[in-house]
Amino acid sequence: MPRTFEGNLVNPRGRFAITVSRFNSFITEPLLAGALDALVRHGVADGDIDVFKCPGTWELPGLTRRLAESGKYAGIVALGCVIRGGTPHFEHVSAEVSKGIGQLSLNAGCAVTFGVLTTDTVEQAVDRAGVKAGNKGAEAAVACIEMVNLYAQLPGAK
Ligand code: INI
Repeated sequence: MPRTFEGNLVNPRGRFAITVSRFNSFITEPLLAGALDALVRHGVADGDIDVFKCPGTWELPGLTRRLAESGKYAGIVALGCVIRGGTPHFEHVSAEVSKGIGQLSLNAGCAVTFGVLTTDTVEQAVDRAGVKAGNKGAEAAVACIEMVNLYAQLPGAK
């Protein structure tokens, strides 16, 4: 029989960080609340969670990288919200944050998950921040727990 490795969602070991941008805070605050609720209800102690806020989603990769490099965290959940406007700004910010957090999830020594909304409209963002389409902050937190628990089972894990 092959052995299958899969992370569960129970009592992850280690500390968690949440990085969250203040821009569009009417969306990112509900994402943060969803992420905190998901971590705590899956057994992460309040005291094992640190929240770091930055001005906008552009700043998320730099902040998240420094926290990953600190070696203090088993998992980091990155939260932000970019809403399309009338200029190419949306493309620049959303491309950089996807690339930056994506590279970190490959290179960081911990689990890094992506709870950044990139939407065409305010309504789409509202729907994904706890209204009609779930809460992407909570989803990113649950994915982070699973990856922390999976990484802990991998060959060579400490
Ligand atoms: N930051 C966001 O998080 N979301 C946006 O929709 C957004 N738009 O559209 O401008 C945004 N801009 C600010 C950006 O993230 C930086 O904070 C700013 O450019 C300073 O570096």
